[in-house]
Amino acid sequence: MKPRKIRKLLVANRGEIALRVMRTARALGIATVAVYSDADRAAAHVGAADEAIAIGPSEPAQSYLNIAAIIAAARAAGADAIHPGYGFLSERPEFARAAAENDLLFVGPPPEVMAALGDKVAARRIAVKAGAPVVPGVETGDLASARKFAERAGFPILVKAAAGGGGRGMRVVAEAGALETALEAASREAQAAFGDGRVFLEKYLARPRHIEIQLIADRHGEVVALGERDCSIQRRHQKIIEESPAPGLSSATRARIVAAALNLARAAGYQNAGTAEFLLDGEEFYFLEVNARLQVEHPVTELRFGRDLVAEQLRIAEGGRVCAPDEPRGAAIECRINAEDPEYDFRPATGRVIALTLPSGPGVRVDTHLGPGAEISPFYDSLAAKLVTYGPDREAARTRMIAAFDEFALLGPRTNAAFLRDIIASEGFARADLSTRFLEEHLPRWRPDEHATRAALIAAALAADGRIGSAAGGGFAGANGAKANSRPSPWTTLAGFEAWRRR
Ligand code: MV4
Repeated sequence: MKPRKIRKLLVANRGEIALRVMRTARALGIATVAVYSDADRAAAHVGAADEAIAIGPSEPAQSYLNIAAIIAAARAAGADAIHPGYGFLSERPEFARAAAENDLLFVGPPPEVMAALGDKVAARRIAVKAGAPVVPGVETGDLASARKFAERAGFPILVKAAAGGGGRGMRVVAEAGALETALEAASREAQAAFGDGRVFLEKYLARPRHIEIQLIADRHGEVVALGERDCSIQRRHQKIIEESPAPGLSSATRARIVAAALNLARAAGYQNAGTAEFLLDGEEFYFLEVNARLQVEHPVTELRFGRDLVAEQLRIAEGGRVCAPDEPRGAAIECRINAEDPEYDFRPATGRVIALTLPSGPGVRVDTHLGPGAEISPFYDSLAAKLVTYGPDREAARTRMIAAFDEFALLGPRTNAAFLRDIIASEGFARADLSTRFLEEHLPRWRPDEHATRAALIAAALAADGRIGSAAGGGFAGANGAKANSRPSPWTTLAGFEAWRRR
């Protein structure tokens, strides 16, 4: 694809990332085109764009995953480029290929690079060739090789899906007798989830940290790294808190990880924004995978480096050159506020947002697509808002985050805000005792406290009353409702509600 100026950009996504991309495009004087499904007819990203095109029914397969419909919309609008956001089609080589075949710039890596990195086994091979350390493992999943590997490496070992991600198709095997069943189960799950049942094996690291390097590469072979992020605090393989810098990471180890990421990106011919993920075990690190897209947690990097990664993605797509980073400053933390009900094992919560109070002030950034009256639908992921705080050091960012949660309030679908606040305020987080086992070690039996539950009942009652919108599974989702010594916000007392209603 010959580079050219982007005058009109179609954003093939929805929710907060669609708004995020449109904000930067508008600031660059680029016209924007939104695409939307039936469920998103009144969504914020539709109103924020210069043009909006319906692409199909609410089910993702018929709308945001519908390559033909999105390409047709881009052509009809006369767009020069497509930004895929994250999730949906952002890592589908056939989508990047369809864009190129229709003379549209794809804001991401070339399709062949995306394909090579999308297969975990192929990516491991690229990493090994580039000299990046990988966890001791074996690329096949047949029982004989597995037995031989386990004898050599010792238990526990981990079975992983080659086409996998997000922990699906992963099985930890603690002893030889469980090997055959684990291999079959992992392959079956991988086949069902990804249409590809291939698995591979690795030595299992019992308590690693998840460290990732932000990369940005242009179309002239230049690659730069914009520091690292620690994303170890995950719930069922979904990141919920990310931060930069990675606390306690020595400069020497940081330099080694960055060098491995840069070599990997160059060896793969990477272009545009991408992230190389690693496991960190003490001072040893091991390549995990490359995410060939802009990630949800990119704001913590933007705040420390003072850069707009979406703007850089667009300039790279136009043929622009990357520039070396200045020294990063300060510390940033992101919390993913999801519409999930903590009373019911964090199942997705849906319904209308009755009221929303968002924090702001020095060092506080909120990326969200929600506002009063917005509908959280069951068709898409549960991300409601990203709460990001920045400060001169980690403790400043952490205390700002706690204060921000005390300002945050969402009346309507329940969220995990109180859970996130308690993580950030926990002693384990304060002393950065981070690993992928954080939640089981520090908040093993977390439950929402009575404030949050009472407010949820009041919200549900008000919603049921019908005068303020429906909030199925309605609830109070601010964090201050969960504080033991909270100054009750207007949302946690009936008097507060009544006063609010009479306003
Ligand atoms: C691992 C691991 C321990 N040992 N590999 C890979 C996919 C990612 N979502 C989870 N992955 C892991 N791979 C070996 N050899 C532990 C995990 C893991 C994990 C990694 C990073 C962050 C959170 C995690 C939660 C559970 C497991």
